[in-house]
This record gives sequence, structure tokens and C-alpha cells, in this order.
Amino acid sequence: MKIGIIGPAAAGKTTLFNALTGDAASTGGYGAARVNVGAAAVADARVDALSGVFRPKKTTHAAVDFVDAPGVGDAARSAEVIPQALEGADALLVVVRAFEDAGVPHPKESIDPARDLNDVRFDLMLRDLAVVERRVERLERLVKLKKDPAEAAEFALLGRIRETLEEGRPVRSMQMSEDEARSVKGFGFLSAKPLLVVVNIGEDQLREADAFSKLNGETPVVLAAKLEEEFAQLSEDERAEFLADYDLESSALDKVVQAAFSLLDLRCFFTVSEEEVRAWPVRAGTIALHAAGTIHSDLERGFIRAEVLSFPDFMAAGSLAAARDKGTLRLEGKEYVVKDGDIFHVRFNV
Ligand SMILES: Nc1nc2c(ncn2[C@@H]2O[C@H](COP(=O)(O)OP(=O)(O)OP(=O)(O)O)[C@@H](O)[C@H]2O)c(=O)[nH]1
Ligand SMILES: [Mg+2]
Repeated sequence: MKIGIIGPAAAGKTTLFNALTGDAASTGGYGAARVNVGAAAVADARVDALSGVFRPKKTTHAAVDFVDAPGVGDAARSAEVIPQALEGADALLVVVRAFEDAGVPHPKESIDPARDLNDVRFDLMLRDLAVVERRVERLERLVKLKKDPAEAAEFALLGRIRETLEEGRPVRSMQMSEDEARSVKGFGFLSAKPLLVVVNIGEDQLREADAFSKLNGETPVVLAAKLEEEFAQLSEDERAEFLADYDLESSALDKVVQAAFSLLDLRCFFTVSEEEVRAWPVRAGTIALHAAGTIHSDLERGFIRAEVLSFPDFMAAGSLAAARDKGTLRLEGKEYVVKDGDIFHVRFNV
């Protein structure tokens, strides 16, 4: 799963990226058309508990990939670099700035997160409109010449998309059939992607964080990216003291990752052994056959059955053998819909 970080210049995108991924990409280089890529582990106490039981050589938490794009706003850059970096993203994370700092000039020379969020939404739609128009122009001639039904259908769909965008609504607000949704995916429309909003506050605003709990109809995650960046660089021992200093209960980074997870409607299943305990994120509604395929294509090809056990049932039994004896370990077929927290073992034959 990949999330693109976007927002106005100097909003703190790279700072948040560093905090999330534990990287140290250089911040403050406004205007640099540099794209950073990194991963954040998804904290999950269940994985830690399973790891405690199996004591595996390796423990792998689910991960979310983040792509840190340069600031939107500069027309030339937003037309080229940003879409390329973001087209493959499953969702977009918009960082808007609430922190005041005279040393960090805002491109619009005033601090207004609601305005900035609207600007970003607008930029995304504008860019999609340009994509639609280029494609429509090419198709218009083809449709007249060849009368190909697939092209005619695409032409009609693009017409609807154009209308939606011209009315100021994002592509994701449209009702679409499965086929239409698939073809829209191919265009990489940015306003079709789910949007997660982060308001970046200054450390002096921690007490006023509630003021941003609603922003233009969105429910953003409010955090101080610079503090989170510092926090991410600390050792376990130093962290508690750091949180106490700022009167914080916990880092907000988990909230960002959790919000991304629920935005994309992801569930985690687990595989367990002495070799590795691992969490696998899949979309809600994923069937056992496809879950097997995310582990390895051989498991999907040669799928026979899956042994499935819920995390609480496993912990209650204490071991796989005990769960089998108690009858809480079940056999499921290809069509079984994987649930969050399932422990999963595929029987296969290739
Ligand atoms: N005071 C203060 N400064 C911050 C905060 N967050 C980020 N900054 C600073 O703002 C500057 C810009 O931060 P970046 O993370 O580089 O911003 P960006 O959105 O990646 O900027 P571009 O990539 O140029 O669009 C850096 O000097 C950061 O240290 C904050 O919460 N408070
Ligand atoms: Mg940056």
C-alpha cells in the first residue's frame, strides 16, 4: 500500500515523512523537485504477542509506503513531477500548515489551513481536468472514425468525469460501475484517490489542537510534525521523557498510519511459525484464495484449504496444537472472506 504526501510548499511534508519512516531526508529545501520514498511499520500489539509465543527468527509488521512529493502550487512542477510520483499511490495524504514561524515563509504569506486544503483539492481537480481534456481530444477523432464501442464508452465516461470536475467535485465523488472504476484507475486521476488530511501545528499550539478537529468537512489528524520528527530519532528510553516534557500521551504517528489503514479499508491477517511471524494487509472482502496469493503465487495456484484461527482463540488456547484439540482451528475453502486478526495457514500442492 502506497500513500503520497502532498501539500503546499513548506507545510512540513518532508518533516512528517521523516517522522513516519524514521528517515532523515533533508527538509527546508523548498522548491527542490526531489521525491522521497520510505516505509512505516504498522504498530500492532497482536503481532508482538504472537512473536512472544513463537519467538521467531524474524517478525514483520505490516508496512505502509510513503512517497514525499514536492510542494504543489508551482504550476510547472505540479503538472509534471507530482503526478508521476503519485499516480501509483492508493491514497493521498495532504499536509496543511497551521504552525507559525517567521523563519519559514509560507508561499501565500499567511497561515490558513482551510484555504490551503481547498487549494490542494482544487489543484488536484485541475490537473485531472487537463488529463481528461488531452484524452478527450484524441478520442473525439477516433470515435468518429472507427465507431469502436470500447472507445465510445470511454469517451462517454470521460465526458461525465469532465462535467464532475467542472462542477468542482472530485472524481471519487462519482458513482461508477466496476468496469468504469477500473478504467478510471488506468488514468491515475488524483482526485479519485481517497484523501487523508494532516494539520501540522507548532509545539506552542498543542493545547489548541481541538481547533482543527474539523476542517472543510474533513476530520484531520492534528500533529506537530517537527516534534514527531525529533521523537522518531530518539531511543526507547528517551521517548517517555520527551512525551512527558511536552505533556503528550503518545506519538501521533500511529494515528496517521491507522487513519490510512481505515481509509483504505484494510484488514490484517497473520502467518506464524518459528521462522517468521508476519502481518499481511489486505483489502476488506479479500477471499482466502487471494490472501494466499499475497503470501506467494504458488499458494494461490496450488491452494487446497486454509487453516484459520482468530487471534483471540489462539491466545486462549496458547498453541496451534491446543487450538486444534479445542476445535477452534477451522478449515476454510477458497471463497472464505478473511477477517481482521485471522491466523492463516495455507495447505497447498503445486
Ligand atoms: N516551527 C516549526 N517549523 C516546522 C514545523 N514543521 C516543519 N517545520 C519547518 O518548516 C520547514 C519546511 O519543512 P519541510 O518538511 O521541508 O516542508 P515541505 O512541505 O516538505 O516543503 P517542500 O518540500 O519544499 O514543499 C523546515 O525548516 C521545517 O523544519 C513545525 O511544526 N514547526
Ligand atoms: Mg519537502
